[in-house]
Amino acid sequence: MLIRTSSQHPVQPSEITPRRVYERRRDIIRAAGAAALLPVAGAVAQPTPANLPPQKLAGRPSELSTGEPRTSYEDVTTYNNFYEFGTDKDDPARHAHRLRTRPWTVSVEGAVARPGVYDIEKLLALAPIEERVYRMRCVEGWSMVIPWLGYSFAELIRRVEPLGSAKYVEFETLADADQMPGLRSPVLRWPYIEGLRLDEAMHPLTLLCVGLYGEVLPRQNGAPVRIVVPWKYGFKSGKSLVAIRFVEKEPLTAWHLAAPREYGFYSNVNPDVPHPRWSQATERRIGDGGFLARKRKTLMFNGYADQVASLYAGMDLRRHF
Ligand SMILES: Nc1nc2c(c(=O)[nH]1)N[C@H]1C(S)=C(S)[C@@H](COP(=O)(O)O)O[C@H]1N2
Ligand SMILES: [Mo]
Repeated sequence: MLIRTSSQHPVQPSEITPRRVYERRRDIIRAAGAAALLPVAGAVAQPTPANLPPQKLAGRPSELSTGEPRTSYEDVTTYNNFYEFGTDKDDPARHAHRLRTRPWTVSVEGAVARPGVYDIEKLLALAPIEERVYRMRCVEGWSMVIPWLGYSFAELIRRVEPLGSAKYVEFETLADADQMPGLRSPVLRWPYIEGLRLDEAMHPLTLLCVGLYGEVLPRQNGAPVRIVVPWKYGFKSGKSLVAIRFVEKEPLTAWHLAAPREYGFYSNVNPDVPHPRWSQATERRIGDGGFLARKRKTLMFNGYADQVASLYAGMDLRRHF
């Protein structure tokens, strides 16, 4: 599971975009930033190619960032979990070039006053982009420090006005067998579904993420838009979002369906509650020097306890794992 193979992934011919098209696209993004921020009905065909070169994306520094050393760009973009592209760590970097990230829409549905289909350009312009350097902890026992770009998911929630019946948010991510070779495997039930309680989703740390390391989100990291929840195991942070649903009942998540005794709904990082098959007390920080490096102690709520522990006051976290 943790064996690291070196991956070479030269730029695909399909990723090389004529400068003319690329520049026109930048103009479109600028125009979208100035336009009224209303949802559009249906997918809008953009005069853009399916695949774009890496595009710069700036984010203002955030007080919610950790000052810990960042995991290298190389590790962040080549050691990934994105089972839609395969289950090996280097599969996403090798296969995600097949993902078409434009046009792209995210459908906001369910118990909200303002449901709608949001074009990705509108989502990008919805709120100022911040750089959030977060510790991330995978349930497999490794961790990274990643400079994400995005804004608090609460910015979107406020604009769509959840109704009183909205208690949870369900995230659905893309499942398209033409683009995602991993869907041939029944390792999970597709589409990948994740969820948060509404107050967790509203927490300022919960990020609607559109980039990392000063550029738009690489495909293997969940382009063009994903969620990032730093106090929970990595699998809560669904990639390549296509729908956000405000619902009354706790969503049935993909990992819970696959192994109900191993993956609960909450999935808060908790060194005191072992996974049924392994301890969660320590972690290996990717980049720390391979398997010989000393492991680090995993922190409650991945080190975000000061900010999030109150969300779980009075709950038995062994039962609500
Ligand atoms: N759609 C989708 N989202 C996903 C996954 C996945 O397989 N499919 N894997 C999850 C897991 S287990 C982890 S650890 C993180 C990894 O994110 P990263 O590769 O950007 O570090 O993505 C999460 N989001
Ligand atoms: Mo993970």
